[in-house]
Amino acid sequence: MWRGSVYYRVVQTIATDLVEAVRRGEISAWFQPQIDVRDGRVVAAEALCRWVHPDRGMVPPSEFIPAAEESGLIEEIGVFMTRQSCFAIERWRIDISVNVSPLQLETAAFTNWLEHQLRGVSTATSALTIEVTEEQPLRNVSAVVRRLDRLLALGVGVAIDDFGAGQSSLKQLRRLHATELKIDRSLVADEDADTLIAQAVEAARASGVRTVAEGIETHEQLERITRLGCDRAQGYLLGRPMPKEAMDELVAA
Ligand code: G
Ligand code: MN
Repeated sequence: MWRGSVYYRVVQTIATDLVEAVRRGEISAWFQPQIDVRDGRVVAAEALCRWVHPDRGMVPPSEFIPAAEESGLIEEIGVFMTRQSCFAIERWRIDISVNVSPLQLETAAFTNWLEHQLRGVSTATSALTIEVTEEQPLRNVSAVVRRLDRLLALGVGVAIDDFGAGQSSLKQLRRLHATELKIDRSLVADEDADTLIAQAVEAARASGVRTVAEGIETHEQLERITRLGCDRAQGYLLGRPMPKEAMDELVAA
């Protein structure tokens, strides 16, 4: 990137703020519940990174995650979010999914760290799932697959995020040995996508892969994805992303 560009300066400013934010504890993990469509019970949650800035309020992840990726802080955030996810599993005894940047899979550092963390803690490694999105094609797929395989061997799940949007595909599902497919909210909102969703669910099911429909905002959508065979649902209808205290209440209810 050209260092004189306005974009570069903006990224640098956010990155500098972000270092402080991490230090001051302004970064936190929020959780969005997922239900089992068969009985409506909260069986899982997605951990989502939130930055509440003292002056600017909530800074959207779309603004700070790219800056974190460019500045290298994504490693620290990834570790923080994964730790919070492990605490959450212990706290609520539900499955937790955490978003991992493809950049964190391009080198061995993150997977080595996680593997080390999970060795010996026999408790519920199978409750943790790593969500992978492919905004840009992965550069070294075979290395990424090898790293994910080591986590899979420990019982950790791998989810393909945002299926139906961008690069995510059923090919990628097989390639990354995924255990979960997340159907993007753009497909959920598209009334003409029934066939595509049904095909994806069938392909997933054939390889023992769980399906989660995202962005469920209405009862009609919930009913439809249930009819199409999805296993779990996530979206504003079931609950917005919330701080852990709110999640405590939801899980206790
Ligand atoms: O790509 P990924 O699934 O990780 O994105 C999750 C994001 O989607 C979160 O930032 C969350 O706030 C947002 N989100 C979650 N549920 C809904 C929903 O029902 N509708 C819309 N529009 N956004 C949602
Ligand atoms: Mn996600």
